[in-house]
Amino acid sequence: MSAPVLFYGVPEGCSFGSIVALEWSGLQYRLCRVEMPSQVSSDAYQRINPVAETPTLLTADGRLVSQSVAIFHHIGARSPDAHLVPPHGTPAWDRFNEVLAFLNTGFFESFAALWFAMEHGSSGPEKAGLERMARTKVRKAHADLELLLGDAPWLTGEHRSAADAYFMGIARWNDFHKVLDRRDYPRVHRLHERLASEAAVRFAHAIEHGEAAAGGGGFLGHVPLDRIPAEVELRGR
Ligand SMILES: N[C@@H](CCC(=O)N[C@@H](CS)C(=O)NCC(=O)O)C(=O)O
Repeated sequence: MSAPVLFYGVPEGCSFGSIVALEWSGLQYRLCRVEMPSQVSSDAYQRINPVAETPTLLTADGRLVSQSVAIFHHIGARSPDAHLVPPHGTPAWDRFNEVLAFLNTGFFESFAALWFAMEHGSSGPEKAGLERMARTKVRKAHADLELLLGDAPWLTGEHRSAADAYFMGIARWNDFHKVLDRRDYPRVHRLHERLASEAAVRFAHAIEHGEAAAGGGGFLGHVPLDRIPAEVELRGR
């Protein structure tokens, strides 16, 4: 067994939430930086994740787990004292899955056309059409989330969970694409501000921007993609 490795995407990957969750977990872990769209679609990375997406987690026992939701459940199960995932079968667990599903579908997807327009160099009427669609969707997703959020401090109640980590990784896309004023969605805004002051969120931001970052003690450093052993693929699939 060795420390897990999280493959995270830059710029602005949704893997941000997995970095925050690892920090909150207290587990030891390493990171592998993957540039998007260039490195993520390389042969070197596609043996890690054939669909050319981040995040993927190389687990402590040498398996590959992709999809943010699966990664959060994996990290949560290995760090029960951090309460990142509520206990299986409880009302809080239902709420966690409900919120996480919304974030992973409606909230995430609302930004998709904006990323597409940027990555594929859209211009003219095509770009305008994509942006109009995305802006409508991003506003609707924020309005939906505002309704979903109660008055509790965190997404699933009184305790922060992996869902909050994931929320932050996607919510900050609005700062990049400048679609709306988050203050028009007071509960969403409050949650965003609470998370912005978390040390783990500042750490993930520094990591993405290549700045020096100490973290809470679990981070053991970066592993370059070309140093991931070849047998990883065979054990993972
Ligand atoms: N359903 C996947 C989505 C993963 C995904 O779409 N990742 C994006 C970054 S947020 C990616 O790697 N895109 C590749 C690219 O932009 O080239 C999950 O939840 O993990």
